[in-house]
Amino acid sequence: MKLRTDRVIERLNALAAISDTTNCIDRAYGTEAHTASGDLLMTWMSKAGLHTKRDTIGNIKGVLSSKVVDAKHFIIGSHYDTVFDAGKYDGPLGILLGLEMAQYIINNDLPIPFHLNVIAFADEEGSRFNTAYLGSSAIAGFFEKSWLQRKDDEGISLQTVIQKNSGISSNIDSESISKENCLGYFEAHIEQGPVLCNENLPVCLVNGIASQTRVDVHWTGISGHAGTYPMNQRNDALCAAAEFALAVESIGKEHQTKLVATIGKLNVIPNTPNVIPGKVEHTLDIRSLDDNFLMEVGQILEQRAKEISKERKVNLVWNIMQTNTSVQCDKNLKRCLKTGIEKAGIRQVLEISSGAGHDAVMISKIAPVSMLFVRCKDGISHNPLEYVTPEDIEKSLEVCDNFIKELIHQNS
Ligand code: HGY
Ligand code: MN
Ligand code: MN
Repeated sequence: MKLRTDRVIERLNALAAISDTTNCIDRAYGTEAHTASGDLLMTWMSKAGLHTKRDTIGNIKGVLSSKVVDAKHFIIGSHYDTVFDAGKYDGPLGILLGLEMAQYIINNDLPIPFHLNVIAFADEEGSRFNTAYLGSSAIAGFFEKSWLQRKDDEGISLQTVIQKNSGISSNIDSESISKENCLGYFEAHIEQGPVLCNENLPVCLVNGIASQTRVDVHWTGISGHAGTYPMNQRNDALCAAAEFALAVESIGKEHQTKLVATIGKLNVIPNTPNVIPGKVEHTLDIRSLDDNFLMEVGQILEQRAKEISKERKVNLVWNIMQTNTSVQCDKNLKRCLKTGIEKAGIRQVLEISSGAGHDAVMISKIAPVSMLFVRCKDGISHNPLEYVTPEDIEKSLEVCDNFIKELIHQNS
């Protein structure tokens, strides 16, 4: 177990060293570093003995086939893209634990009643095109053609990025896995929150994943001379966005037991010290485990934005980029995972919900899903201080091995 844990840690470090930005981890979808990290994952998957390929959108798939020819597929995976200035565990940990599970089956020559697919999803964060789950959407057959025209901050379209990486976007749909052919999904992922630290547990079950809406909000006022234009005649786009940001914060605080609301990215145009901002473009990310409530919050905030637009005579564009409803994890797979946790001698099997989105959201459209949360220091994530102890990695590995044995037993 120690050797395998060391291998996971070594590989986490090797992936963390591949970045588009020096001194921090930065692997947005379709960039050079993103491609290079995908190459490394392909090498490890084929070395493990998996039939490996990169699909059109850039998912890296390693398949261990069952002797039962018409067996269904069981997917284990997570993502290899990162946010900017990321930690090294968010995504890669789940892929590498999945690879270790496949290796465990091969090394022990365990007959499997399903085709095991270890998948490194190409884009979960949606950092470049503000559309999460590009990779797992393609696997689930829910990739939307309109996404191909989405542009990044440099005005490069998703279509161009796919073509540059020699993918022909029209092939995307043909590479999905159908619902009838999919037995289930498992993802190990850092908790990215403080519960496991507070409860002093290495891992826990995930019972569900919050619903999430992402909006692109554009404010267009009139840029002008900062020195000459009277304050009461300005159509200042930044002040409109700022008033809206405070409205977002206050609704989040008002309902903080069941809502989170964030403006994570904001561009000021022309972003010049002595020019009144003519344009501001920012994102809005709202989440709740209560789908109807989230819908309501989206409407309230859009209404508030329209009022601000009118009061300040600043034009508003409200562009919903993506909405994903909440997801419940599968009872039977949770039972398998609970057995895996108990057999690893963990004193309590806790079950919590996930405020963070995961590829399981997309794969839940074609299969029952399950997730294992792994403790990360102080619950910190999306931050280079993200950290998982070798002991917790080793314990997670033990749980994963128990889980896959239980799953094989259940389906044989
Ligand atoms: O934003 C999220 O919840 C995830 O990190 N993509
Ligand atoms: Mn993640
Ligand atoms: Mn993340």
